[in-house]
Amino acid sequence: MADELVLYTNPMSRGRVVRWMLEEIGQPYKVEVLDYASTMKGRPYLAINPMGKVPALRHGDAIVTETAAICAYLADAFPQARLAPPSGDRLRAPYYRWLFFSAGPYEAASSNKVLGFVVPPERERMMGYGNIDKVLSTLEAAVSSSDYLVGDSFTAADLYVGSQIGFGFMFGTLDPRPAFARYWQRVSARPAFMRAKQLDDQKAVELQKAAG
Ligand SMILES: N[C@@H](CCC(=O)N[C@@H](CS)C(=O)NCC(=O)O)C(=O)O
Repeated sequence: MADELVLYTNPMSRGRVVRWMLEEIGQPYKVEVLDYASTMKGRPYLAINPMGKVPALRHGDAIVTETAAICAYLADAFPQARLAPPSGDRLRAPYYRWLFFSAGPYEAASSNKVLGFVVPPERERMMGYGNIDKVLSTLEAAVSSSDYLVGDSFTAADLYVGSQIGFGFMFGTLDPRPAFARYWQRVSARPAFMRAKQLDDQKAVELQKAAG
């Protein structure tokens, strides 16, 4: 179907972020659940995402991968959901800024921290994120300055940045600063988040049962 939305995911993955986005958008969508060891590495899915990773989204004949890109794509494809400032609006500045900051510097810095990698101070200039302390202080200031990252309403930037913070709390990998907790509490109170969480939690239980 020309406009069909299909989410390729696993309930225990970053696909949860896209599920939340789809619930915010409110359009019908299909879900294809992939198994980490088998279908995610099979030829049909590799034709969709050669990285063999989830999530991916198909919209008609368009494919988009990378969680932040999928969120940005959906916000633009369905402007009636008001999850992005209009194209050309000055609010696109903070919108892009925090989406890219979170997908790039924040994700790299936090993954490296989990792996115990510390950037030698003399190499910070060539590392896109500098060091983890700078990244966290920058993010802390951003989520403290007002209720939302972009103007005075919730956007896909909050959904994505909030999800990164939420994952950090879930896995115990994020410094639990009060500003992060307050922000996460605020954005995760959205009904679409609750619906998405319930759907993925339920799917995860079903998969566990099926695996015995
Ligand atoms: N940069 C990608 C990362 C996607 C990713 O790493 N997904 C994990 C699950 S959260 C995955 O599919 N891992 C399977 C594998 O690498 O084998 C994004 O933001 O969407």
